[in-house]
Amino acid sequence: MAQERGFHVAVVGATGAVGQQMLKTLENRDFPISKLTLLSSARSAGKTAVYKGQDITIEEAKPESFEGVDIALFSAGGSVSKALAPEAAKRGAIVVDNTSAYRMDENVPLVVPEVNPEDLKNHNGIIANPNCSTIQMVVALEPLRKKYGLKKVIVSTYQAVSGAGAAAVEEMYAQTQAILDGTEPEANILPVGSAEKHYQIAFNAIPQIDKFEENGFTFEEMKMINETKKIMHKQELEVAATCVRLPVGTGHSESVYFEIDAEGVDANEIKTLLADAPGVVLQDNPSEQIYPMPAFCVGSNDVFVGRIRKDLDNEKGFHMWVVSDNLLKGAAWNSVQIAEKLVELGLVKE
Ligand code: NAP
Ligand code: 3JM
Repeated sequence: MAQERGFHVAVVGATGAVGQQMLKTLENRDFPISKLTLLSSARSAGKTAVYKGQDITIEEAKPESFEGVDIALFSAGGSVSKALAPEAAKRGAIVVDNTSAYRMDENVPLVVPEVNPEDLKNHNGIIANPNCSTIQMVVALEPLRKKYGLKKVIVSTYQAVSGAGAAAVEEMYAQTQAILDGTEPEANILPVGSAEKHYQIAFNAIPQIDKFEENGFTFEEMKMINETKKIMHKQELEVAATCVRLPVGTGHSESVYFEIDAEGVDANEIKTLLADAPGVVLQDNPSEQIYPMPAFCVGSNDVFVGRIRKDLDNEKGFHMWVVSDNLLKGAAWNSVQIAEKLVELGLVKE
């Protein structure tokens, strides 16, 4: 596994749904790694994970685990990041954090490489990876903001179960089997593990992702709203979100309504712009039933856009359908892409 030259990389949450994709992505990208440290809770310590055909023993994450680490990729939940990301940064590592722990901290850049890579230069040891639903939306919206200006965004999401972790996916399979067997499905995880009530996700749609805030929006919805404004450096942007969990394994979909700051633009112009946009694949041909679907986007790093049409009442309004692999561009790939950008910009010591 180890190359002579490269970086000491640590993956925190290596056994998780995101962590496993981190390993695959580092391997697929042939990221320059001289040493790979895999960390989890005490529960998984001693197990092994495979990287480039080699078994690596997983260790329990502790402050000392980060001695000598250059880049630490965190995806083990907010409380783990709160406790250990500063410990890693203190020891000289650059942290790319996949949780919501630091995203809105003004000293922490919140980065999508297609949108605001230059923000990486202002890091203080921790860089935040946005929420999966935010990332795929801003990749599709940024080219439009740049060319026409953006006034308003209203998004409804159709989110996959893998966004809630490996155990949630297992529960969906078990519920599906129970229902097919004619028995009662058991629900213990969704919509929120720590909440009072749990609902089946199999053959269902749950309009709650994360806890509720006082204002009636959920935390997931507020993440999309606040993170979009921060990444685009546009506090005045009007954003509203409704986030819904569906019984899809992997691949988040979004119906996005947006209003640009220009008149006389038609849908074909928007399609041409997005066809050439970085990280975007246009799949938009209604006459041949061509549009993005999660089942066919799994495993790709791209953001797929289709169903682009002009609003019938608002001259500046448009609708589009945006799909991406929530574990890749939504998490693992965006993090590794940030790490690649840090290397390219000379921001990591070797
Ligand atoms: P998961 O499948 O449940 O995996 C959780 C991982 O965290 C496991 O590796 C687990 O290790 C580890 N872990 C749990 N408690 C720990 C502790 N006290 N110390 C060290 N490691 C610990 O969850 P997931 O879907 O991979 O998501 C993990 C986190 O990533 C989420 O909680 C979220 O904050 C973030 N996330 C971000 C996005 C995004 O949009 N950017 C998307 C999904 C998730 P064990 O095997 O030892 O339990
Ligand atoms: C996606 O336990 C936790 O703190 C994790 C909750 C979580 C988050 C989060 O808030 O970090 C689960 C799934 C996310 C996220 O990306 O925002």
